[in-house]
Amino acid sequence: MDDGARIIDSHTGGEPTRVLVGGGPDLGTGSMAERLARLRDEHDAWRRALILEPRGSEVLVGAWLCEPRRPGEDWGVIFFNNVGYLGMCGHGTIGVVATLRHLGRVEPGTLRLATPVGTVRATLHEDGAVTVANVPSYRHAQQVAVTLTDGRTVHGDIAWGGNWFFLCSDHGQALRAERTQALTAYALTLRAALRQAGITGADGAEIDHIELLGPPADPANDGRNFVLCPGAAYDRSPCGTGTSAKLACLAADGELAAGAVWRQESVIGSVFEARYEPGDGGAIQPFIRGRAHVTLDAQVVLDPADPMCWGF
Ligand code: PYC
Repeated sequence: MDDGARIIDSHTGGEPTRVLVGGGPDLGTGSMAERLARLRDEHDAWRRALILEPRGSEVLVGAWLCEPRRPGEDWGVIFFNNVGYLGMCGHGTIGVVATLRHLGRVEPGTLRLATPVGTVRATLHEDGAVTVANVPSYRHAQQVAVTLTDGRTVHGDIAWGGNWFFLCSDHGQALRAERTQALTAYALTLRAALRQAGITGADGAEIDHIELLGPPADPANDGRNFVLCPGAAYDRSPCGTGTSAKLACLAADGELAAGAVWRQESVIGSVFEARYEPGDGGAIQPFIRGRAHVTLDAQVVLDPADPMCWGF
């Protein structure tokens, strides 16, 4: 049976987003946090069916498009991946807007998207680029030391950009596309060391994203990153929430003025253009500009005779 579920895939700087634009179980009319809880607790099989093999892969980020709840909101969206749910997703938001454009449901202009961690604004430009005004972002802790299993100690800032990040510069790794396996292994070790040491974000929140920072390959850009996502996949894009976390650290260190552009390069060389405005309570308001391209428009088939229908 196809169950009426339709997915549209896109990529943002190489990082894929799979948007469920119709079908799937009813998540109710509660807050985005309540809808996420319902998806997680009662319908998690849908996350697995849409993202895991054989229909998907660990690289995909899913986006569940919901009807808006409050006046002034255009859509709700819940992001998820191969291991669970994301607070926000910058590349995914750009993918959602490109998907809505593909469907003819948006015109150039600004949309308000409700997420479980707050409402974001996304502006679709005439040329198809999208600027995301992300959730307020901030640095939680500066240059925290963590000792790895080989005895080396590295340091990193802990920052919120819609997800929790550990941003590390003294890793000694070359951030090159042909080294993604080695970088993934290194970042997994670093994340395990944080867990082992009980190092968290605010209120004990797990730091599930590791961002390794380095110089850009292209001198037109300002920095390069490698971002380990909550499973073991790395972000092919410069990571919208990770770039927001980076902006928060640059602002806290006085290294980037409000309004100045920061060009963040990913490990594969794709770029987001970023800037911030001062926010409330020491937070910043990040703006991330990028572009997504639609790659697939398909109907989901859930075959009851298929033993792997719900993913593995
Ligand atoms: O762009 O924010 C992002 C993101 C998070 C995880 C993968 N991409």
